[in-house]
Amino acid sequence: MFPAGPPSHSLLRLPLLQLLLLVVQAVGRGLGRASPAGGPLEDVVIERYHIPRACPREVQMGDFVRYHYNGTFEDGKKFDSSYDRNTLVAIVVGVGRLITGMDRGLMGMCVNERRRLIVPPHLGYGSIGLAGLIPPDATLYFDVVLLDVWNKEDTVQVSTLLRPPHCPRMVQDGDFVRYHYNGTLLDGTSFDTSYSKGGTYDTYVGSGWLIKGMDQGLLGMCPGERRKIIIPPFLAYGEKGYGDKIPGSAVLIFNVHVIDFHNPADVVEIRTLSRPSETCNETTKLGDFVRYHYNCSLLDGTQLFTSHDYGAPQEATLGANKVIEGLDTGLQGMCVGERRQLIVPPHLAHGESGARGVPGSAVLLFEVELVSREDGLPTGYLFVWHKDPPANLFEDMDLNKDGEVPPEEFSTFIKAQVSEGKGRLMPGQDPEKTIGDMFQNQDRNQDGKITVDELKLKSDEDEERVHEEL
Ligand SMILES: *[C@@H]1O[C@H](CO)[C@@H](O)[C@H](O)[C@H]1NC(C)=O
Ligand SMILES: *[C@@H]1O[C@H](CO)[C@@H](O)[C@H](O)[C@H]1NC(C)=O
Ligand SMILES: *[C@@H]1O[C@H](CO)[C@@H](O)[C@H](O)[C@H]1NC(C)=O
Ligand SMILES: *[C@@H]1O[C@H](CO)[C@@H](O)[C@H](O)[C@H]1NC(C)=O
Ligand SMILES: [Ca+2]
Ligand SMILES: [Ca+2]
Repeated sequence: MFPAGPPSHSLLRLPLLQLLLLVVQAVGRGLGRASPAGGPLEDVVIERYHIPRACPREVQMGDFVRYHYNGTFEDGKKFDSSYDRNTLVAIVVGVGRLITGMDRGLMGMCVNERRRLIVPPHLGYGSIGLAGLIPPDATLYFDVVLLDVWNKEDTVQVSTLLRPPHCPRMVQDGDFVRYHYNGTLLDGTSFDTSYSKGGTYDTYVGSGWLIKGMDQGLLGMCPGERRKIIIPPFLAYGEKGYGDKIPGSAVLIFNVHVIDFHNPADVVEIRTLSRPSETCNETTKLGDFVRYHYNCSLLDGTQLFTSHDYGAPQEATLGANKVIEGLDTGLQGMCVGERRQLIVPPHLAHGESGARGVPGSAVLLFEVELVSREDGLPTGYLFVWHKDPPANLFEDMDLNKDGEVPPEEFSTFIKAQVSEGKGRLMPGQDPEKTIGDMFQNQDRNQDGKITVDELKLKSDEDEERVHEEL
Protein backbone atom coordinates (compact mmCIF):
# COMPACT_ATOMS: atom_id res chain seq x y z
CA MET A 1 0.00 0.00 0.00
CA PHE A 2 2.74 2.43 0.89
CA PRO A 3 6.15 2.51 -0.76
CA ALA A 4 8.75 1.63 1.81
CA GLY A 5 11.59 3.60 0.27
CA PRO A 6 12.47 7.19 0.99
CA PRO A 7 9.84 9.56 -0.32
CA SER A 8 11.10 11.71 -3.13
CA HIS A 9 8.49 14.41 -2.81
CA SER A 10 9.89 15.57 0.50
CA LEU A 11 12.99 16.56 -1.38
CA LEU A 12 10.99 18.58 -3.85
CA ARG A 13 9.47 20.45 -1.00
CA LEU A 14 12.97 21.39 0.10
CA PRO A 15 14.64 22.96 -2.90
CA LEU A 16 17.63 24.03 -0.89
CA LEU A 17 18.19 20.60 0.50
CA GLN A 18 18.01 19.13 -2.95
CA LEU A 19 20.66 21.53 -4.12
CA LEU A 20 22.79 20.61 -1.18
CA LEU A 21 22.49 16.96 -2.06
CA LEU A 22 23.55 17.30 -5.64
CA VAL A 23 26.58 19.27 -4.72
CA VAL A 24 27.46 16.96 -1.89
CA GLN A 25 27.52 14.03 -4.19
CA ALA A 26 29.94 15.80 -6.48
CA VAL A 27 32.11 16.78 -3.59
CA GLY A 28 31.95 13.37 -2.00
CA ARG A 29 33.08 11.56 -5.12
CA GLY A 30 35.59 13.98 -6.46
CA LEU A 31 36.94 17.20 -5.17
CA GLY A 32 36.04 16.92 -1.52
CA ARG A 33 37.65 13.61 -0.80
CA ALA A 34 40.54 13.97 -3.21
CA SER A 35 41.73 17.24 -1.87
CA PRO A 36 40.39 17.92 1.61
CA ALA A 37 40.05 21.56 2.24
CA GLY A 38 42.54 21.43 5.02
CA GLY A 39 40.42 22.82 7.83
CA PRO A 40 41.60 22.19 11.34
CA LEU A 41 39.05 19.39 11.87
CA GLU A 42 39.52 15.87 10.60
CA ASP A 43 35.99 14.70 11.41
CA VAL A 44 32.58 15.95 12.51
CA VAL A 45 32.53 17.19 16.06
CA ILE A 46 29.42 16.05 17.87
CA GLU A 47 28.15 17.66 21.05
CA ARG A 48 25.20 15.77 22.51
CA TYR A 49 23.85 18.60 24.64
CA HIS A 50 20.52 17.02 25.40
CA ILE A 51 20.10 13.26 25.69
CA PRO A 52 16.60 12.07 26.68
CA ARG A 53 16.40 9.71 29.61
CA ALA A 54 14.77 6.98 27.59
CA CYS A 55 16.36 6.06 24.30
CA PRO A 56 14.84 2.85 23.01
CA ARG A 57 16.52 3.22 19.64
CA GLU A 58 19.51 4.98 18.09
CA VAL A 59 19.88 6.08 14.50
CA GLN A 60 21.75 3.62 12.31
CA MET A 61 22.90 3.66 8.74
CA GLY A 62 19.91 3.28 6.40
CA ASP A 63 17.34 4.50 8.91
CA PHE A 64 14.74 6.98 7.89
CA VAL A 65 14.76 10.07 10.10
CA ARG A 66 12.76 13.22 10.58
CA TYR A 67 14.54 16.15 12.19
CA HIS A 68 14.68 19.89 12.55
CA TYR A 69 17.93 21.78 12.24
CA ASN A 70 19.58 25.19 12.09
CA GLY A 71 22.73 25.78 10.08
CA THR A 72 25.09 28.62 10.89
CA PHE A 73 28.60 29.67 9.98
CA GLU A 74 31.42 30.13 12.39
CA ASP A 75 30.43 33.77 12.88
CA GLY A 76 26.90 32.72 13.89
CA LYS A 77 25.27 33.84 10.68
CA LYS A 78 22.42 31.52 9.73
CA PHE A 79 22.55 30.00 6.26
CA ASP A 80 19.68 27.55 6.53
CA SER A 81 16.95 26.31 8.88
CA SER A 82 14.19 23.77 8.57
CA TYR A 83 12.12 26.03 10.82
CA ASP A 84 12.21 28.84 8.30
CA ARG A 85 10.63 26.55 5.75
CA ASN A 86 8.23 25.16 8.32
CA THR A 87 9.02 21.65 7.10
CA LEU A 88 11.32 19.28 8.81
CA VAL A 89 13.71 17.03 7.00
CA ALA A 90 12.55 13.51 6.29
CA ILE A 91 15.26 11.40 4.69
CA VAL A 92 17.31 8.22 4.74
CA VAL A 93 20.49 8.74 6.66
CA GLY A 94 23.98 7.34 6.15
CA VAL A 95 23.67 6.54 2.46
CA GLY A 96 25.05 9.70 0.87
CA ARG A 97 21.86 11.65 0.46
CA LEU A 98 23.07 14.23 2.93
CA ILE A 99 26.43 15.89 3.19
CA THR A 100 28.81 13.41 4.75
CA GLY A 101 29.10 15.53 7.88
CA MET A 102 25.37 15.28 8.47
CA ASP A 103 25.26 11.56 7.62
CA ARG A 104 27.91 10.95 10.25
CA GLY A 105 26.61 13.50 12.70
CA LEU A 106 23.20 11.89 12.99
CA MET A 107 24.48 8.38 13.75
CA GLY A 108 23.54 7.02 17.17
CA MET A 109 21.08 9.81 17.83
CA CYS A 110 17.97 9.26 19.97
CA VAL A 111 14.54 10.71 19.39
CA ASN A 112 14.30 14.07 21.16
CA GLU A 113 18.08 14.27 21.45
CA ARG A 114 19.66 17.62 20.56
CA ARG A 115 23.09 17.84 19.06
CA ARG A 116 25.44 20.48 17.88
CA LEU A 117 27.57 19.40 14.94
CA ILE A 118 30.66 21.08 13.61
CA VAL A 119 31.23 19.95 10.06
CA PRO A 120 34.60 20.65 8.49
CA PRO A 121 34.55 21.76 4.84
CA HIS A 122 35.69 18.45 3.39
CA LEU A 123 32.65 16.78 4.98
CA GLY A 124 30.43 19.65 3.89
CA TYR A 125 30.68 21.65 0.68
CA GLY A 126 34.43 21.48 0.17
CA SER A 127 36.55 24.07 -1.49
CA ILE A 128 33.84 24.93 -3.96
CA GLY A 129 30.98 25.77 -1.62
CA LEU A 130 27.47 26.28 -2.87
CA ALA A 131 26.83 29.18 -5.16
CA GLY A 132 25.39 32.13 -3.30
CA LEU A 133 24.83 30.16 -0.08
CA ILE A 134 27.97 28.49 1.18
CA PRO A 135 31.38 30.02 0.54
CA PRO A 136 34.35 27.78 -0.27
CA ASP A 137 36.07 26.06 2.63
CA ALA A 138 33.28 26.84 5.07
CA THR A 139 33.02 25.07 8.39
CA LEU A 140 29.34 24.49 9.16
CA TYR A 141 27.60 24.51 12.52
CA PHE A 142 24.37 22.61 12.84
CA ASP A 143 21.91 22.45 15.68
CA VAL A 144 19.75 19.33 15.25
CA VAL A 145 16.81 17.81 17.08
CA LEU A 146 15.68 14.33 16.09
CA LEU A 147 11.94 13.67 16.02
CA ASP A 148 11.53 10.30 14.42
CA VAL A 149 13.41 7.21 13.33
CA TRP A 150 12.34 4.04 11.55
CA ASN A 151 13.59 1.56 9.07
CA LYS A 152 11.88 -0.10 6.15
CA GLU A 153 12.64 -3.45 7.77
CA ASP A 154 10.56 -2.48 10.82
CA THR A 155 7.50 -4.40 11.88
CA VAL A 156 4.73 -3.49 14.29
CA GLN A 157 6.17 -3.50 17.81
CA VAL A 158 3.82 -4.57 20.52
CA SER A 159 4.44 -4.45 24.24
CA THR A 160 1.89 -5.47 26.82
CA LEU A 161 1.54 -2.94 29.61
CA LEU A 162 -1.15 -4.73 31.58
CA ARG A 163 -2.71 -8.10 31.03
CA PRO A 164 -5.65 -9.05 33.21
CA PRO A 165 -5.12 -12.34 35.07
CA HIS A 166 -8.28 -13.78 33.55
CA CYS A 167 -8.31 -13.82 29.77
CA PRO A 168 -11.38 -15.68 28.50
CA ARG A 169 -10.54 -15.01 24.86
CA MET A 170 -8.29 -13.01 22.56
CA VAL A 171 -8.98 -10.65 19.67
CA GLN A 172 -9.04 -12.36 16.27
CA ASP A 173 -9.50 -11.14 12.73
CA GLY A 174 -13.14 -10.29 12.13
CA ASP A 175 -13.87 -9.35 15.74
CA PHE A 176 -15.51 -6.06 16.58
CA VAL A 177 -13.43 -4.30 19.21
CA ARG A 178 -14.22 -1.38 21.50
CA TYR A 179 -11.10 0.30 22.81
CA HIS A 180 -9.63 3.50 24.12
CA TYR A 181 -6.39 4.87 22.78
CA ASN A 182 -3.91 7.69 23.07
CA GLY A 183 -1.94 8.32 19.89
CA THR A 184 1.43 10.07 19.98
CA LEU A 185 4.33 10.61 17.65
CA LEU A 186 7.74 9.28 18.66
CA ASP A 187 8.72 12.65 20.10
CA GLY A 188 5.70 12.54 22.40
CA THR A 189 3.42 14.89 20.49
CA SER A 190 -0.17 13.77 20.88
CA PHE A 191 -2.03 13.51 17.60
CA ASP A 192 -5.30 11.88 18.66
CA THR A 193 -7.11 10.29 21.57
CA SER A 194 -10.38 8.42 21.92
CA TYR A 195 -11.09 10.17 25.22
CA SER A 196 -11.88 13.44 23.48
CA LYS A 197 -14.79 11.76 21.71
CA GLY A 198 -16.76 10.75 24.75
CA GLY A 199 -16.65 7.03 24.02
CA THR A 200 -14.56 4.13 22.91
CA TYR A 201 -13.32 3.73 19.37
CA ASP A 202 -15.35 0.88 17.90
CA THR A 203 -14.32 -1.08 14.85
CA TYR A 204 -13.80 -4.39 13.11
CA VAL A 205 -10.30 -5.76 13.21
CA GLY A 206 -8.62 -7.28 10.18
CA SER A 207 -11.13 -5.99 7.66
CA GLY A 208 -9.20 -3.00 6.37
CA TRP A 209 -11.05 -0.38 8.41
CA LEU A 210 -7.91 0.34 10.36
CA ILE A 211 -4.37 1.16 9.32
CA LYS A 212 -2.51 -2.10 8.77
CA GLY A 213 -0.34 -1.75 11.84
CA MET A 214 -3.36 -1.43 14.08
CA ASP A 215 -5.06 -4.43 12.48
CA GLN A 216 -1.96 -6.38 13.46
CA GLY A 217 -1.31 -4.77 16.83
CA LEU A 218 -4.76 -5.48 18.29
CA LEU A 219 -4.64 -9.21 17.54
CA GLY A 220 -4.39 -11.45 20.57
CA MET A 221 -5.49 -8.82 23.07
CA CYS A 222 -7.69 -9.79 26.03
CA PRO A 223 -10.62 -7.79 27.34
CA GLY A 224 -9.11 -5.20 29.68
CA GLU A 225 -5.58 -5.54 28.30
CA ARG A 226 -3.38 -2.48 27.78
CA ARG A 227 -0.74 -2.39 25.07
CA LYS A 228 1.69 -0.05 23.46
CA ILE A 229 1.73 -0.48 19.69
CA ILE A 230 4.46 1.19 17.66
CA ILE A 231 3.70 1.40 13.96
CA PRO A 232 6.12 2.40 11.18
CA PRO A 233 4.66 4.83 8.64
CA PHE A 234 4.40 2.26 5.83
CA LEU A 235 1.89 0.38 8.04
CA ALA A 236 0.20 3.63 9.09
CA TYR A 237 -0.39 6.79 7.05
CA GLY A 238 2.63 6.58 4.78
CA GLU A 239 4.39 9.46 3.10
CA LYS A 240 1.34 11.65 3.05
CA GLY A 241 0.45 11.56 6.70
CA TYR A 242 -3.08 12.40 7.74
CA GLY A 243 -4.73 15.72 8.42
CA ASP A 244 -2.67 18.36 10.13
CA LYS A 245 -1.74 16.17 13.10
CA ILE A 246 0.08 13.24 11.51
CA PRO A 247 3.04 14.31 9.39
CA GLY A 248 4.20 12.32 6.41
CA SER A 249 6.51 9.36 7.15
CA ALA A 250 5.77 9.44 10.86
CA VAL A 251 6.03 6.53 13.26
CA LEU A 252 2.91 6.30 15.42
CA ILE A 253 2.63 5.09 19.00
CA PHE A 254 -0.73 3.93 20.23
CA ASN A 255 -1.43 3.20 23.85
CA VAL A 256 -4.48 0.98 23.67
CA HIS A 257 -6.93 -0.25 26.29
CA VAL A 258 -9.37 -2.87 25.05
CA ILE A 259 -12.75 -2.65 26.79
CA ASP A 260 -14.49 -5.52 25.07
CA PHE A 261 -14.89 -7.27 21.76
CA HIS A 262 -17.16 -9.79 20.13
CA ASN A 263 -17.71 -11.53 16.87
CA PRO A 264 -20.94 -11.10 14.91
CA ALA A 265 -21.28 -14.89 14.97
CA ASP A 266 -21.15 -15.05 18.78
CA VAL A 267 -23.94 -16.69 20.75
CA VAL A 268 -24.68 -16.22 24.44
CA GLU A 269 -21.92 -17.74 26.52
CA ILE A 270 -23.38 -19.59 29.48
CA ARG A 271 -21.39 -20.65 32.52
CA THR A 272 -23.12 -22.31 35.42
CA LEU A 273 -21.76 -21.03 38.70
CA SER A 274 -23.82 -23.21 41.02
CA ARG A 275 -26.75 -25.56 40.71
CA PRO A 276 -28.80 -27.13 43.52
CA SER A 277 -28.54 -30.75 42.41
CA GLU A 278 -31.29 -32.37 44.52
CA THR A 279 -34.13 -30.04 43.56
CA CYS A 280 -33.15 -29.67 39.95
CA ASN A 281 -35.73 -31.90 38.32
CA GLU A 282 -37.41 -29.12 36.33
CA THR A 283 -35.73 -26.55 34.17
CA THR A 284 -36.94 -23.41 32.44
CA LYS A 285 -38.16 -23.50 28.86
CA LEU A 286 -39.63 -21.08 26.33
CA GLY A 287 -42.99 -19.75 27.46
CA ASP A 288 -42.22 -20.13 31.16
CA PHE A 289 -42.84 -17.29 33.51
CA VAL A 290 -39.69 -16.76 35.55
CA ARG A 291 -38.51 -14.53 38.35
CA TYR A 292 -34.77 -13.94 38.65
CA HIS A 293 -32.18 -11.71 40.23
CA TYR A 294 -29.44 -10.30 38.11
CA ASN A 295 -26.41 -8.05 38.10
CA CYS A 296 -25.40 -6.59 34.77
CA SER A 297 -22.03 -5.02 34.02
CA LEU A 298 -19.68 -4.28 31.18
CA LEU A 299 -16.73 -6.62 30.63
CA ASP A 300 -14.40 -4.12 32.30
CA GLY A 301 -16.44 -4.46 35.48
CA THR A 302 -18.48 -1.26 35.22
CA GLN A 303 -21.80 -1.99 36.94
CA LEU A 304 -24.81 -1.07 34.83
CA PHE A 305 -27.95 -2.50 36.41
CA THR A 306 -28.98 -4.82 39.18
CA SER A 307 -32.36 -6.21 40.17
CA HIS A 308 -31.36 -5.61 43.80
CA ASP A 309 -32.03 -1.91 43.20
CA TYR A 310 -35.71 -2.72 42.81
CA GLY A 311 -36.10 -4.82 45.91
CA ALA A 312 -37.83 -7.58 43.96
CA PRO A 313 -36.69 -10.05 41.34
CA GLN A 314 -37.18 -9.28 37.68
CA GLU A 315 -40.08 -11.09 36.03
CA ALA A 316 -40.36 -12.26 32.45
CA THR A 317 -42.05 -14.75 30.21
CA LEU A 318 -39.29 -16.46 28.27
CA GLY A 319 -39.53 -15.91 24.54
CA ALA A 320 -42.18 -13.20 24.84
CA ASN A 321 -39.82 -10.51 23.59
CA LYS A 322 -39.91 -8.73 26.92
CA VAL A 323 -36.20 -9.07 27.68
CA ILE A 324 -33.16 -8.92 25.42
CA GLU A 325 -32.70 -11.99 23.25
CA GLY A 326 -29.57 -12.98 25.12
CA LEU A 327 -31.51 -13.31 28.37
CA ASP A 328 -34.35 -15.20 26.73
CA THR A 329 -31.72 -17.73 25.70
CA GLY A 330 -29.49 -17.56 28.76
CA LEU A 331 -32.33 -18.13 31.21
CA GLN A 332 -33.48 -21.35 29.54
CA GLY A 333 -32.60 -24.73 30.94
CA MET A 334 -32.13 -23.31 34.44
CA CYS A 335 -33.49 -24.73 37.63
CA VAL A 336 -34.69 -22.71 40.58
CA GLY A 337 -31.75 -21.65 42.71
CA GLU A 338 -29.23 -22.03 39.90
CA ARG A 339 -26.71 -19.23 39.33
CA ARG A 340 -25.20 -18.51 35.95
CA GLN A 341 -22.84 -16.14 34.31
CA LEU A 342 -23.95 -14.99 30.87
CA ILE A 343 -21.84 -13.12 28.35
CA VAL A 344 -24.17 -11.49 25.87
CA PRO A 345 -22.86 -10.01 22.60
CA PRO A 346 -24.44 -6.72 21.52
CA HIS A 347 -26.45 -8.21 18.65
CA LEU A 348 -28.33 -10.22 21.31
CA ALA A 349 -28.49 -7.26 23.69
CA HIS A 350 -28.84 -3.56 22.90
CA GLY A 351 -27.13 -3.53 19.52
CA GLU A 352 -25.00 -0.90 17.88
CA SER A 353 -26.87 2.02 19.29
CA GLY A 354 -26.97 0.80 22.88
CA ALA A 355 -29.64 1.89 25.33
CA ARG A 356 -29.92 4.20 28.28
CA GLY A 357 -26.78 3.56 30.30
CA VAL A 358 -25.48 0.98 27.81
CA PRO A 359 -22.84 2.06 25.30
CA GLY A 360 -23.37 1.09 21.67
CA SER A 361 -22.00 -2.34 20.69
CA ALA A 362 -21.26 -3.23 24.31
CA VAL A 363 -20.85 -6.83 25.41
CA LEU A 364 -22.83 -7.41 28.60
CA LEU A 365 -21.90 -9.61 31.50
CA PHE A 366 -24.79 -10.94 33.58
CA GLU A 367 -24.88 -12.87 36.77
CA VAL A 368 -28.34 -14.37 37.14
CA GLU A 369 -30.05 -16.41 39.80
CA LEU A 370 -33.37 -18.09 39.12
CA VAL A 371 -35.87 -17.43 41.92
CA SER A 372 -38.98 -19.15 40.58
CA ARG A 373 -40.44 -20.79 37.54
CA GLU A 374 -44.03 -21.42 36.48
CA ASP A 375 -45.66 -22.44 33.27
CA GLY A 376 -46.58 -19.31 31.38
CA LEU A 377 -49.71 -18.55 29.39
CA PRO A 378 -49.80 -18.10 25.64
CA THR A 379 -49.49 -14.47 24.61
CA GLY A 380 -52.73 -12.56 25.06
CA TYR A 381 -54.31 -15.01 27.48
CA LEU A 382 -55.36 -14.07 30.99
CA PHE A 383 -56.53 -17.52 32.06
CA VAL A 384 -56.40 -21.04 30.69
CA TRP A 385 -58.29 -24.19 31.60
CA HIS A 386 -56.14 -27.20 32.22
CA LYS A 387 -58.84 -29.42 30.75
CA ASP A 388 -62.17 -28.62 29.08
CA PRO A 389 -64.19 -25.82 30.69
CA PRO A 390 -67.32 -26.86 32.66
CA ALA A 391 -70.23 -27.82 30.43
CA ASN A 392 -72.59 -25.40 32.16
CA LEU A 393 -70.23 -22.58 32.61
CA PHE A 394 -72.75 -19.79 33.13
CA GLU A 395 -74.82 -21.76 35.64
CA ASP A 396 -71.69 -22.59 37.60
CA MET A 397 -70.70 -18.92 37.69
CA ASP A 398 -74.12 -17.63 38.65
CA LEU A 399 -73.82 -18.69 42.25
CA ASN A 400 -77.16 -17.25 43.51
CA LYS A 401 -78.96 -18.27 40.31
CA ASP A 402 -80.44 -14.85 39.54
CA GLY A 403 -79.43 -14.95 35.86
CA GLU A 404 -76.56 -12.51 36.07
CA VAL A 405 -72.97 -12.58 37.22
CA PRO A 406 -71.57 -9.50 38.97
CA PRO A 407 -67.84 -9.07 39.63
CA GLU A 408 -68.02 -10.68 43.08
CA GLU A 409 -69.51 -13.92 41.75
CA PHE A 410 -67.10 -13.94 38.86
CA SER A 411 -64.12 -13.48 41.11
CA THR A 412 -65.22 -16.13 43.57
CA PHE A 413 -65.77 -18.58 40.73
CA ILE A 414 -62.39 -18.02 39.04
CA LYS A 415 -60.48 -18.23 42.32
CA ALA A 416 -62.22 -21.52 43.07
CA GLN A 417 -61.18 -22.90 39.67
CA VAL A 418 -57.59 -21.91 40.33
CA SER A 419 -57.45 -23.35 43.81
CA GLU A 420 -58.98 -26.62 42.58
CA GLY A 421 -56.27 -26.79 39.92
CA LYS A 422 -58.73 -26.66 37.03
CA GLY A 423 -57.18 -23.62 35.44
CA ARG A 424 -54.59 -20.94 36.02
CA LEU A 425 -54.26 -17.20 35.74
CA MET A 426 -51.63 -15.24 33.90
CA PRO A 427 -48.55 -15.20 36.13
CA GLY A 428 -46.71 -12.04 37.05
CA GLN A 429 -49.75 -9.86 37.67
CA ASP A 430 -51.96 -9.29 40.68
CA PRO A 431 -54.74 -11.92 40.36
CA GLU A 432 -57.38 -9.33 41.33
CA LYS A 433 -56.31 -7.16 38.41
CA THR A 434 -56.32 -10.09 36.02
CA ILE A 435 -59.77 -11.21 37.12
CA GLY A 436 -60.97 -7.60 36.80
CA ASP A 437 -59.65 -7.50 33.24
CA MET A 438 -61.35 -10.78 32.42
CA PHE A 439 -64.64 -9.45 33.75
CA GLN A 440 -64.33 -6.29 31.65
CA ASN A 441 -63.77 -8.43 28.54
CA GLN A 442 -66.84 -10.50 29.22
CA ASP A 443 -69.17 -7.68 30.26
CA ARG A 444 -69.83 -6.56 26.71
CA ASN A 445 -72.22 -3.71 27.46
CA GLN A 446 -70.27 -2.57 30.49
CA ASP A 447 -73.25 -2.60 32.84
CA GLY A 448 -71.39 -4.32 35.64
CA LYS A 449 -72.78 -7.82 35.15
CA ILE A 450 -72.32 -10.68 32.75
CA THR A 451 -75.38 -12.31 31.22
CA VAL A 452 -75.65 -15.68 29.56
CA ASP A 453 -75.75 -13.99 26.12
CA GLU A 454 -72.65 -11.98 26.81
CA LEU A 455 -70.79 -15.11 27.74
CA LYS A 456 -71.96 -16.87 24.55
CA LEU A 457 -71.27 -13.91 22.31
CA LYS A 458 -67.76 -13.57 23.55
CA SER A 459 -67.19 -17.28 23.16
CA ASP A 460 -68.49 -17.39 19.59
CA GLU A 461 -66.31 -14.49 18.60
CA ASP A 462 -63.20 -16.11 19.97
CA GLU A 463 -63.92 -19.51 18.54
CA GLU A 464 -60.31 -20.45 18.74
CA ARG A 465 -60.06 -19.65 22.36
CA VAL A 466 -63.36 -21.00 23.51
CA HIS A 467 -61.87 -24.00 25.24
CA GLU A 468 -59.16 -22.14 26.91
CA GLU A 469 -60.37 -18.71 27.80
CA LEU A 470 -63.72 -17.71 29.19
C1 LIG B 1 17.00 26.65 15.68
O1 LIG B 1 16.60 28.00 15.72
C2 LIG B 1 15.31 28.25 16.29
C3 LIG B 1 15.05 29.73 16.21
O2 LIG B 1 16.14 30.44 16.65
C4 LIG B 1 15.26 27.71 17.71
O3 LIG B 1 13.97 27.88 18.26
C5 LIG B 1 15.64 26.24 17.71
O4 LIG B 1 15.60 25.71 19.02
C6 LIG B 1 17.01 26.08 17.09
N1 LIG B 1 17.56 24.74 17.21
C7 LIG B 1 17.06 23.63 16.71
C8 LIG B 1 17.73 22.33 16.87
O5 LIG B 1 16.12 23.65 16.11
C1 LIG C 1 -4.52 8.07 27.85
O1 LIG C 1 -4.06 9.17 28.59
C2 LIG C 1 -4.85 9.48 29.73
C3 LIG C 1 -4.30 10.76 30.33
O2 LIG C 1 -2.96 10.67 30.50
C4 LIG C 1 -4.80 8.31 30.70
O3 LIG C 1 -5.61 8.57 31.80
C5 LIG C 1 -5.32 7.07 29.99
O4 LIG C 1 -5.23 5.95 30.82
C6 LIG C 1 -4.53 6.82 28.71
N1 LIG C 1 -5.15 5.72 28.00
C7 LIG C 1 -4.48 4.72 27.47
C8 LIG C 1 -5.27 3.71 26.70
O5 LIG C 1 -3.29 4.61 27.59
C1 LIG D 1 -39.80 -31.81 40.99
O1 LIG D 1 -39.62 -31.94 42.38
C2 LIG D 1 -40.63 -31.28 43.15
C3 LIG D 1 -40.23 -31.34 44.61
O2 LIG D 1 -39.26 -32.31 44.81
C4 LIG D 1 -41.96 -31.90 42.86
O3 LIG D 1 -42.96 -31.25 43.60
C5 LIG D 1 -42.26 -31.81 41.40
O4 LIG D 1 -43.43 -32.45 41.06
C6 LIG D 1 -41.14 -32.40 40.57
N1 LIG D 1 -41.37 -32.11 39.17
C7 LIG D 1 -41.14 -32.96 38.20
C8 LIG D 1 -41.43 -32.49 36.80
O5 LIG D 1 -40.72 -34.06 38.42
C1 LIG E 1 -25.31 -9.36 42.55
O1 LIG E 1 -24.65 -8.48 43.42
C2 LIG E 1 -25.10 -8.53 44.77
C3 LIG E 1 -24.41 -7.45 45.55
O2 LIG E 1 -23.07 -7.40 45.25
C4 LIG E 1 -24.88 -9.93 45.33
O3 LIG E 1 -25.38 -10.00 46.63
C5 LIG E 1 -25.60 -10.94 44.44
O4 LIG E 1 -25.32 -12.25 44.87
C6 LIG E 1 -25.11 -10.79 42.99
N1 LIG E 1 -25.70 -11.78 42.09
C7 LIG E 1 -26.97 -11.87 41.74
C8 LIG E 1 -27.34 -12.89 40.77
O5 LIG E 1 -27.82 -11.15 42.17
CA1 LIG F 1 -75.90 -14.10 40.15
CA1 LIG G 1 -73.32 -6.92 30.94
